[in-house]
Amino acid sequence: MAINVDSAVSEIGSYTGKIVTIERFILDQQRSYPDATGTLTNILYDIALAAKIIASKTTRAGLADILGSAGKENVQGEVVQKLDEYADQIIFKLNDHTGRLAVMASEEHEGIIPIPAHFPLGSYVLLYDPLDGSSNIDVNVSIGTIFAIYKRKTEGGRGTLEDCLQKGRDLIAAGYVIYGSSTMLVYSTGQGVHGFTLDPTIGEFFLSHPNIRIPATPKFYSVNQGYEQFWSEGVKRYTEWLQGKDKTAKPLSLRYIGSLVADFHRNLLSGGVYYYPADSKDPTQTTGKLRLVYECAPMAFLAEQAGGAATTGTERILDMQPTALHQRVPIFVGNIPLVTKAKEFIREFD
Ligand code: P6P
Repeated sequence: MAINVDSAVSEIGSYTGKIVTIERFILDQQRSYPDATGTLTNILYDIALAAKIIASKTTRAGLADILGSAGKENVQGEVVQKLDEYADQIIFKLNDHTGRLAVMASEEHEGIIPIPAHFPLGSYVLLYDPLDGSSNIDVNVSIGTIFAIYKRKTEGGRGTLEDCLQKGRDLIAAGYVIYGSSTMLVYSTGQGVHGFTLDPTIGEFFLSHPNIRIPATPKFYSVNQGYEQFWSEGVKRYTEWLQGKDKTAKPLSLRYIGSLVADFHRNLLSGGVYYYPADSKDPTQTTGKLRLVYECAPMAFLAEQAGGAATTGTERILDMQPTALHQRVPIFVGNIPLVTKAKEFIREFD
């Protein structure tokens, strides 16, 4: 279905200065798809509800008994924080019975999450990282939920792993919630990127950032420089270029908080590049730390929708065919010129 972007953008532009709830905005966007059934709209509503519920806990994590680790380890070998489990369960419980999904998968679970046998099936697939950056919970650093929505590929029956391992370019929608100084939900259905800020006094998300575009002049580069010794020559030289060492470009400031959603959101609004490159610090894990399905593909979708780009250093993230749910890939995501430069340095020096 061809979308008249001009009319969609002009319609979005007409929102400026008005009080627009996320429900109204999503419904208005649905009108761009005459044959839409409202199912995707309702999935997005449920994600917004999950965000409100999780936000109510993250803003009080320091007070409730939910603080601290649950003592278990997830498939990544990371200590599971109680808030992780809570967020994971909230998203699952809000979506398992609706008849809108064929299958789910969560970064906190090793395999796919089937829709319970006594619930109806739908035609969408929901993949989510319930609380990314959760190691930051106890030190009050912003954390986030990341989600990705596809149409099922298989015909009928319960959704399968194949439905969850789709290329990012086939995403129907993707987004994140950032639990920070304010709670924001940022998403795209392929008609640009739009941000909504939660008013906790009334529990409503309001359109605060219509049609987000990455600023043409970048400000930041975001990487864990502590691992520099483990990077390839190309990544080391790329980082020096970002620092302006070769005098051909203005130096960028380093901003890295160790929470993907917080780092990505800042660069989305200010301009810059986030990268988690392949490194040799762990010989058993040499393709970087971030997961293709739960982190890199949704963030790449948003970046491209906001006028940016995302690569592994050699391949467009959205073109990658996932081979496993927890597959990790390197990622460079942000302003197109900065992402392009990363590919050039890696091509020349690696
Ligand atoms: P490091 C959090 O665990 C995460 O997946 C991302 O949110 C974050 O950007 C990255 O890992 C931080 O990893 O190795 O720099 O601590």
